Amino acid sequence: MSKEEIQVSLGDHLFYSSSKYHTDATMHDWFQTTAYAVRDRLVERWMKTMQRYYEKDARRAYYLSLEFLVGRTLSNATLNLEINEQCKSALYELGQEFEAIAEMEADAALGNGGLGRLAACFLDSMATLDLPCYGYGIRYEYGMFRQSIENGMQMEHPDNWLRYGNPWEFPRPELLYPVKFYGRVVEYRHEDGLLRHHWVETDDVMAMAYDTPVPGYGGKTVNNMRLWAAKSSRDFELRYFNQGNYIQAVADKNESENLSKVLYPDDSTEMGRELRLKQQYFFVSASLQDMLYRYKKNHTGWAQLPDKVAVQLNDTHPSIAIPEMMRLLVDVHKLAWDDAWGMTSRIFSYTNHTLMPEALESWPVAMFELMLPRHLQIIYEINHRFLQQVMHQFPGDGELLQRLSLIDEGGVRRVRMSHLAIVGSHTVNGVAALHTELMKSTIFADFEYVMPGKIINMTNGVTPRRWLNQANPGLARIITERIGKGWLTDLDQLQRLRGYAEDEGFWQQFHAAKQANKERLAGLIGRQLSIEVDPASLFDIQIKRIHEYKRQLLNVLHVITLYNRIRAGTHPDIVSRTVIIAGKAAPGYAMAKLIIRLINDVAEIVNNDHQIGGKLKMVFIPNYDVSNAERIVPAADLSEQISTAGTEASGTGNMKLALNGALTIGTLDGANIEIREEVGAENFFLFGLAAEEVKALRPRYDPLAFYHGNAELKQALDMIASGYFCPDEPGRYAEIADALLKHGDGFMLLADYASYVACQDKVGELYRDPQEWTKRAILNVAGMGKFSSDRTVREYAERIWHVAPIDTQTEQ
Ligand code: DL6
Repeated sequence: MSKEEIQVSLGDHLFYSSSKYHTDATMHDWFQTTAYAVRDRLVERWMKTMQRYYEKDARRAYYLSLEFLVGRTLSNATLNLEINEQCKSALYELGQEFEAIAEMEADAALGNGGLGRLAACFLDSMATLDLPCYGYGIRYEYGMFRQSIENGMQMEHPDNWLRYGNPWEFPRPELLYPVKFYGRVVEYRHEDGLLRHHWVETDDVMAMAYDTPVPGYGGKTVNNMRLWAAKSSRDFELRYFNQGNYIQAVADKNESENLSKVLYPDDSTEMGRELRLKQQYFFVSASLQDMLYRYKKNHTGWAQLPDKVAVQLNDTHPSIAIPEMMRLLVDVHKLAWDDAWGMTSRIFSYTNHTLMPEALESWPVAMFELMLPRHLQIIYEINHRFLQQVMHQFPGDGELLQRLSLIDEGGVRRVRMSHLAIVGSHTVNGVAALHTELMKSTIFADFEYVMPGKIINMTNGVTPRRWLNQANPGLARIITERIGKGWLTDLDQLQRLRGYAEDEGFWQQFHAAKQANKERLAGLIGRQLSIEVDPASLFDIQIKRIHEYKRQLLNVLHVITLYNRIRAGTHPDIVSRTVIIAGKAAPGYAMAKLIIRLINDVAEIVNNDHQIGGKLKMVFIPNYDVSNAERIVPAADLSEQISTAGTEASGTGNMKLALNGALTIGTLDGANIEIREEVGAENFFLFGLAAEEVKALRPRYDPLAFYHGNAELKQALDMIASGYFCPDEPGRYAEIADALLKHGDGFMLLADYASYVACQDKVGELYRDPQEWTKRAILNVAGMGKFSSDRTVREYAERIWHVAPIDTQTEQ
């Protein structure tokens, strides 16, 4: 694809798609035009890919996810198609700058954080590996809220990402499936002699497909992400129209379309809301109907279904798919229960992303009974058969049965979605080695006991295309100059950088690339927040959702400690630091919001204290999203991965930061452990209690002993408690101090404080030696091969989905 061809395409689209002349085109018109020109390059390969899957009757894997945190697409697509340079010069000659145009694109923020971004990385890897895989989800009209900070506090604003339209999506108004809700179940004797069920008198919503092409690197395979939007059903409207009640018809239409209106902005507590369950069932039902329709197009009978279809459940959010598949096979397609169950349990697999009990989904039986009455019957039947089987295998253990049951009978009866997902899946996986081991020994220990071997590990990964090639072109270029561009699709090749860790020339280049990224971020901080930060200082970065278990407060305690040391003059040679924190708090999570406010209050005092002389700065960057991550990650010197051991399932920010040459300060938690193994213990700043030590200490954890035993800690906590950082309202943070001290902190922050501060001192010392620091940063990058999502997806494909790559473009 030459520059000239792109220019022709740009001209055509500006005129025919945007109906603008060069002279009156806005930046947004240029974005739209460029996106259309690039999209054209995708469409042919996309259609060919889909056609080839059909011709080959490929076994397909379907990734069902309530979240896809895609971010922007333009730069990613041009880089994956390898037409980035041509696009840049084509636009340049037309008087436009590619980077500025790319900034016009809204982030597709259809996810909360780690889980949704993982799904987006997987889509990139599936296409790059030529795997016949599809993403299925919801086309939320409003994605993750936009965060602003006012008077130090988080404010949430709606994310109207579709306001200017979305050039990457193809609406498919012809592709509609009805999704039923409510109603009642009627039993009848079918002609096959069996008792069967009709689900009748339902309220129906239509699911309409929107397709987005997902190009793999090299652009050979272009897969499909299909997102569903809710549309009111015609019947529903007509009922009112016939009664002459036009206004009510329109109001009801709006109500059913509300279903796909907004993403739930919480990733750490179970959201027992009716609309949430509706969203889950809505996208699951449409996706399964679509899969069965696709299967039926070139198969007669159902026998081959489990040979052709694999479905991955991204967390329990889509686990209603298991009873829905049973309903479709048994009630609609009239299979016998045993045949349908045999197929269903060969089709599904489930990924768990959290050990936190409050995040494990369960739904009140009463809500199910009303909204999905047939599914509740099916769940009861699955449960009955499952418990019978366990009873035979492990007779006489009533408590085991209670613990394993799909129904939680303690208090208000609830359906345990994780149990449903495990029982209906052939494989269950955790997302890092420690997480998987803890799943087996804690929350799912009973399942490990009755179904040993079902739970396996698939350590997460991130796509190197977006997180190195696109986000950090400076570093990507110098890597490619040394080892070629094979690393883009085979990240293990980064190992070859080990040979350059001592190479003065490479060292200089690596250091310069990092500095350039830091200067860029410093510029941004200056322009957006009017805070001057020194690009020569240590950029110490913690970017992730704000949550007590992630322990942003530990970071704040360290900042206050440094502040006190500088003011007291006890540590004259302290290294200059810029501590950067970014992340959103769930709107209903009061403590997380208070932590954001504390960060901003501390920053205000520290940044404006002349005694500090610029040695320490603290910055909260608002609205952490994929695009902000792409700016922040390449500029990090230090990556903060400081969760209480045993609480962070994996983390993927830890991978992105290390891949971009940050050294990690971290606990033995989630994938930190594996990162440390890969990059070498000597290139990783380890502190804190290990998971077993946390467990052992928990019953006798005495925060006051730590508080009284450490003068610096006491001083920092006293300052928080006494209102030092908020003289206008001294009691503002009493609750934080209380949580850490009086009530016993579940995340045992004070137990790790001393070790964290001591480790940070070592960080500071090493940073004073730029050559040694850079050498270790290079060794971090060199060790990151394992954490490519290509490796992760290949493992899923081989061990769970059993799907093979398809040659999608060679003429046959
Ligand atoms: O697996 C992706 C990601 C992990 O890296 C994080 O450690 C984990 O917290 C996150 N989990 C979620 C919410 N889980 N639920 N439910 O985002 O998954």
